[in-house]
Amino acid sequence: MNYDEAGSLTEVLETRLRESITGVDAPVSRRTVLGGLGVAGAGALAGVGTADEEHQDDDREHGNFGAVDEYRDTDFDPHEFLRTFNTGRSGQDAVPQRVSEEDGRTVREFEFTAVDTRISIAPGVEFSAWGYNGQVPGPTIRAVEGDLIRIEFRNLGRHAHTIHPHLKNLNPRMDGTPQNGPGVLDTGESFTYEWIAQPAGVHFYHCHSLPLKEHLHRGLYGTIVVDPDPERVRKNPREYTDYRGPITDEFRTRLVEEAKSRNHEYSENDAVDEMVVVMNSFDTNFDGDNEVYAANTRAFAYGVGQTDGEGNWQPGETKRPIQIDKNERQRVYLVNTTEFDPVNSLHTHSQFFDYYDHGTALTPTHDTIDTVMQCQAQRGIVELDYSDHQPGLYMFHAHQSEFAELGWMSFFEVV
Ligand SMILES: [Cu+2]
Repeated sequence: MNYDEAGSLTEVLETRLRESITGVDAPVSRRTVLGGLGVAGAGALAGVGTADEEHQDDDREHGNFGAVDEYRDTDFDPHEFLRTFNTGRSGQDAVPQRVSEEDGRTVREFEFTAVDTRISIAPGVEFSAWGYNGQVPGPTIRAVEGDLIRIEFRNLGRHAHTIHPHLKNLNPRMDGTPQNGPGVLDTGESFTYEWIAQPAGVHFYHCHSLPLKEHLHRGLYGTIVVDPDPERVRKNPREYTDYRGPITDEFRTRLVEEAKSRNHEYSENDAVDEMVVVMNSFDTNFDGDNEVYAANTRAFAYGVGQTDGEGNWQPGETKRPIQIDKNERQRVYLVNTTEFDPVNSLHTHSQFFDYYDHGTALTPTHDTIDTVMQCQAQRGIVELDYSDHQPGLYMFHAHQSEFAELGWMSFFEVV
């Protein structure tokens, strides 16, 4: 696919999406707009998680769109977000944290708030979101297995929130549910959560206030990457593989090497280009049905915008593919935070990948697949190798074609 054709495709889909949301006065179900499954209109679904005054305010606010083709929210850049975490690579931004030692354990302290904010999910389309530190998805936390993650959390939003970790957490007070520990935190309240980073893998955090689906779809979620500790892998190899045969020295060494490549504190990790892709969605008219889908919040952010045909992006162009070096291995930490639809998926064109479900093992759950599905809250590691491929554009997207057409369509640009 050449740059012009990819650019046209992106533009057609983006225009159609934008018009489906902004081009009509009354909220209209996306399925009606796309002539899909009939008229399950907004009225029929009204009341699904929307029965309070604030939503009516929000619905009215949806009349205030930015100028067409403009993003009003300039703070969040899906391209920066992709690689903003402790990658161990010099020159790359990490999420601010204090690192210290306590009782022989590395402690990583983060400051999180929950705030009400407005985010741009497509050009001219804004969404009244609730975000950790004002961003959706929230900051990516990365730690090494056994570290202590300490989060000083303060709720600055109008609703009561928590942070619930998908980790092996031994203390119920730290579970971030309404029924445990401090319970929900009202506006202005704060609490310090402490979690041991375990097990190794790619995990998830989110608000657990009720109604849960509303607090999730508004944007209160993020990714936790827990790197395996190679020394622990050497001692306990069985915990890191489904393989049930004998653990030979050779196999043990292979697992340890794989653990080093996953651990940002080891130089073996430097040869891997790591990124976080959160599959998310937005119900812009609060009818319990998503209107916009995305990889990392902004529809078509990794599509193809205007170029000179040589992959040089015009100044200010916000739509551009994820550029990857064919000599590096790519590792995508893939998380599904989609609400309302039970399943989301990733499909790569012209390429097969290895998939590690939840990232908890060092041997793949699936070898050589080109499509993987994840249910809500499921996540995993996708490992790609484009070293055989000619340079150029390679598409990847949700294989629910509706999701792809409504924003979850992206490209890698192999160079
Ligand atoms: Cu919440």
